[in-house]
Amino acid sequence: MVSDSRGSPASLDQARPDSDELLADVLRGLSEPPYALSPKYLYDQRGSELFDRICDLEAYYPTRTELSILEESGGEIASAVGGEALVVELGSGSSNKTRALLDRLPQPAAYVPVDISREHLEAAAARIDGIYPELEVLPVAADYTRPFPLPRPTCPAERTLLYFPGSTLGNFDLPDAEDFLARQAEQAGSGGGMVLGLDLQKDVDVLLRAYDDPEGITAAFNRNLLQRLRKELGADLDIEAFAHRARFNEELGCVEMHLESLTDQEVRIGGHAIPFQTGQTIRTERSYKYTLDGFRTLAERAGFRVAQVWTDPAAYFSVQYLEVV
Ligand code: AVI
Repeated sequence: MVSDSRGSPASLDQARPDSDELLADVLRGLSEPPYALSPKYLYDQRGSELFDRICDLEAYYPTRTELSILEESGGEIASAVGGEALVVELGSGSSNKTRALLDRLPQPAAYVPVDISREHLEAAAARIDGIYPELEVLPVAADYTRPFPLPRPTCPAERTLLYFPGSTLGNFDLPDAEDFLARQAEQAGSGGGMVLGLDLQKDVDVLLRAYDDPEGITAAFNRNLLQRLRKELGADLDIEAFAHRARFNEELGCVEMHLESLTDQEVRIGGHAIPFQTGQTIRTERSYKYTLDGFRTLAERAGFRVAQVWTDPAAYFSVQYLEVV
């Protein structure tokens, strides 16, 4: 049963940044080099569709590896979590990893998908409702990086379980990741926890192939941001004059996506002229790759204890159960 999120004024349209906010952020990010924009702007309707296609690519190992861990170790993960949990999926997207958890959890109290994209959210909520007609589904359209109140399920929950698959935490810079986790530990509260999917460090060639796939889908995903600037902000820019680049930042231990200017040019946005020299880039995303020890330290600083970790045989990816301390 899909319900409105009772008692939750946040439920509806805290979601999409409006064009004033987008313009202000874009002008801030492009005010001086090195230019950088928030990765959240990659996900308009087209960007979300392209991201779904990335997840199916052979080169993009994270999705299938995480799913294989969830399939293989789902029973153990469910035992670690326990029954009657309010399952809150942060950034649920198309909820394609939800079943792997919900199929095994003993009597979840309700399922709360949280996503900034209302279109994705409604479709995903309806799909989950069709599969689990007995389960209360309480969709919340919100930017989960900001505080939002949790809806109250009809059946009281024993605990709050935050579900954050897909290594989305990897897209936060390290101080932001720690702050975010600390807020989530507070949100989950005493007895609560988080099932987290987290990508791990590995061979750089494997990483770069995943972020610059031979089919060019990741390139289209990255360059779609330029299309968005044209469409939503009336930016005067030539998309063909920028190329997708993936780089590994050794110092930070992350893959970075950039849009590289192929020529000396000026881009006009909101009455501002932004100069580019050939080779100059806009950084559009960082995707941090953790070590298990490095992450444990970060989680502990944020108020979580890493209770259990599952990985694939090659240790490309991890699923972790964190308990609120
Ligand atoms: C959503 N996020 C975890 C993806 C990642 O791997 O950092 C986004 C992505 N960017 C390029 N490919 C996928």
